[in-house]
Amino acid sequence: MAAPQTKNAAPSPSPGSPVLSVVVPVLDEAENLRPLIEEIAAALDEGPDYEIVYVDDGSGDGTPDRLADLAAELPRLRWVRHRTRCGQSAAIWSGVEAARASLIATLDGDGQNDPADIPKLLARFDAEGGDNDGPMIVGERAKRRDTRLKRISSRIANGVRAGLLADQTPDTGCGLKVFPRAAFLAMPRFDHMHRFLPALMMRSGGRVVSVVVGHRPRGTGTSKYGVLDRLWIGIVDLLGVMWLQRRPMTPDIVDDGKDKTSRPAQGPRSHAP
Ligand SMILES: Nc1nc2c(ncn2[C@@H]2O[C@H](COP(=O)(O)OP(=O)(O)O)[C@@H](O)[C@H]2O)c(=O)[nH]1
Ligand SMILES: [Mg+2]
Repeated sequence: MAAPQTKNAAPSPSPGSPVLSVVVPVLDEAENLRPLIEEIAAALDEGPDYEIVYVDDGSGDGTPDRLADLAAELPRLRWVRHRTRCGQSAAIWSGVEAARASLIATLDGDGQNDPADIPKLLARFDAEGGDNDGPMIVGERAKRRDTRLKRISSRIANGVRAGLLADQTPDTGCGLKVFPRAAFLAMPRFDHMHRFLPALMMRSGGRVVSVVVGHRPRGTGTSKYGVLDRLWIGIVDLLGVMWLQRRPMTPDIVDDGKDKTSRPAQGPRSHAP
C-alpha cells in the first residue's frame, strides 16, 4: 500500500499520525469483531501505518466489552461509543471525526465486505492522483451474497437512485469505500447520508470511481435493516438529496481579505453622481 499522493494535503492532526484510518460502524456485532479485525490487520500489515476505528452505536450485546478487551490487546485499534443508537451514518461520522489519518477506508462490521479489497481501493486512489479533494473510491458488489429479496430490492433502489441523482455509481450501498477525511467532513450531515456519499461527493465538485469488490455472507448475527423501512426512508432521502444537488454552495475564493497587498489597485473615487 502506498501513501496517498497528496497535492493538497491537509496538515496531519498530530505528529506521527497514521496514513490510513479504517472506520467500522457496528451495532450488535460482538461475534464478528475479532475475526474481522484480524482480517483487516492481515490485509494492511504490509503497508504504511494505519489505525482501526470502531464505532459502537449503543449496542445492547457484548460489543462494548469485547471492543474494550480487543483494544487493550491490539494497539492499532481504537473505539468510539455512542450512548444510544444514532444510526449507521452518525456512527460513520463519529469514526471519521475521531480518525487521525487524512485518508479513510470504511467497511461494514458484519464481515460481508472483504478487508483484502482495501489495498485495491487504495491503489486506485493513488492511481487516480488522489488528494484531499478526492476522488472517492466506491466498492461495487458484482456478486451479492444476500437473500433474493434483498438483491432484487437493492437492484431496483440502485437503478432509481442512479437515474434520479446521476451519481455515476452502480452500487452506493456497498460499505467499502475510500475517501479523504476532509472531503467527507465538508459534506452536509444527516441521518442516512451514508447511502448517498457519491452524490454528495460530486455535489462539492469531487469525483467518484467504482471498483469491483467481493461480497460474502454475513458472519454471524442478523441484518439491521428491513426491506420496507429502507424503501420508505429511501424515497424521503432521495428527494432530500435531489434538493441538496440543486443548492450547491462552493465559492472559489480568490482573495480571502487577509493579504492587503494582493488587492487590485483602486483609482481615485469619483464623486460624480
Ligand atoms: N452504528 C450503526 N451501525 C449499524 C446500524 N445499523 C447497521 N449497522 C452496521 O452497518 C453495517 C451494515 O448493516 P447490515 O445490518 O449488515 O446491513 P445489510 O448488509 O444491508 O443487511 C453492519 O456493520 C452493521 O452493524 C446502526 O443503526 N448503527
Ligand atoms: Mg450486512
